[in-house]
Amino acid sequence: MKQQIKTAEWKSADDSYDVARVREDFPVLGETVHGKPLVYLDNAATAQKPRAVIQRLARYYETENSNIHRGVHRLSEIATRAYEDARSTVKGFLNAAEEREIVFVRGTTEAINLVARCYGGSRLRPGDEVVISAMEHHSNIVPWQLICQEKGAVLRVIPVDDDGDIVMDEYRRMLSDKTRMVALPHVSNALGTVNPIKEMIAEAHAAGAPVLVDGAQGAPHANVDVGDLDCDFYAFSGHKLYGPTGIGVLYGKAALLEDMPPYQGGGDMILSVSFEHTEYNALPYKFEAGTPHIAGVIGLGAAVGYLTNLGVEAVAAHEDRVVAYAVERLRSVAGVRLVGTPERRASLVSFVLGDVHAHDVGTILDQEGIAVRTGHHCAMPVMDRFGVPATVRASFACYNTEAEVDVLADGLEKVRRIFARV
Ligand code: 7TS
Repeated sequence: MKQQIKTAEWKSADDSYDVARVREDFPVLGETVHGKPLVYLDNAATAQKPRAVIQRLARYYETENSNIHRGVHRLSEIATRAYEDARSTVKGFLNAAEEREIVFVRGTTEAINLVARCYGGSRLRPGDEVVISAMEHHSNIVPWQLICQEKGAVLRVIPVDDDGDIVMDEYRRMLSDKTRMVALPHVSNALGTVNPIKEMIAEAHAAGAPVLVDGAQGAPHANVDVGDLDCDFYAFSGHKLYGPTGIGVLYGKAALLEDMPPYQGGGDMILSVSFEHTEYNALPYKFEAGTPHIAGVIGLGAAVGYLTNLGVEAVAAHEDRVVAYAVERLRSVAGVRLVGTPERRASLVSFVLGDVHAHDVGTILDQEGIAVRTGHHCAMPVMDRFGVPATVRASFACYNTEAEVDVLADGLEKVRRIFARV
């Protein structure tokens, strides 16, 4: 029996959501591609940016640009305040206990590398185990592989069933007093599975292991409450959440971050330096060496503000409706086989069309103005698990509509006509 997934944080039947108005906030949605209106369904790769974010970036560069935390002059004060305000916004967004638990990094990938290197690197001993799942993005595999190889630790992989759900009994069996870390995706970028992370975190804690949640596909689509989840680390990228590229967040419990050595050395992460000894700065600055992506952080703050104003739950409910419609509509296209039919799905659907290569499908859809992702989605092991080299993935955001799903379905019919064999 599969576990009942608690999805309360994903649910909200808000029919007042005005997607037409939301679309007006995103200038790029007015573009045409090959003479057709852009249908942007590659949001899991990166989301489009609302005017509020674009204008905030422009305002920063036009009127506030300065380095932070070091100048006594006016612009530096303004930039520092804007940077730290964004930290406070993110703290509220994640419901973290303290601002020092919010570390700005380049993105999810860097956040996971930081934890693997600084937490794993200082704690792992030969024979210790790190548990991940079979549905990971490469960003939540390779950093652990690297540190396990270095420390003689063992990487254990929880299997995924034919629907694309984690096999919970196997997970429970895998946890032991050797488990030093569990690292899991909130939402799979290749299958759309929403994992029962709250329950999985509680089980890991019962076994004495901390949990890192890869929230790259979670934070843009769910109400994330790190206090309620009780996760030890939560990582996400700004660019998938309507913010700039090159900026992301690592949330970590203060006690764990305090105990970890720094990730990189340089300016801003120190209190004092001599050739004999360096004293590190307090959290979160200990992990923010060098001039950070100031504009990125401020832009991310604006993106989080934008999403919060729309209402994370209202957006999630809207996306749930669109993705449910997509599943139903795609099933009606002859030759479509969904890859991943999880108990709880968020924001995306992966599929193959007969024996037409995913890249061919993507190329023909592009001619119709439709942007989808094709390939292995940086999740090669999960492609192997489902016996496919690649899938076509349509992924949705706050501005996508059922009408766009219809355009996608019509595009797929065109692919079928061109490749008459499917
Ligand atoms: N984890 C998951 C679950 C992801 O989906 C991604 C990016 C990452 C980590 C890495 O995020 P980054 O911002 O550091 O690159 N996923 C995708 C994708 O599905 N298509 O392009 C990027």
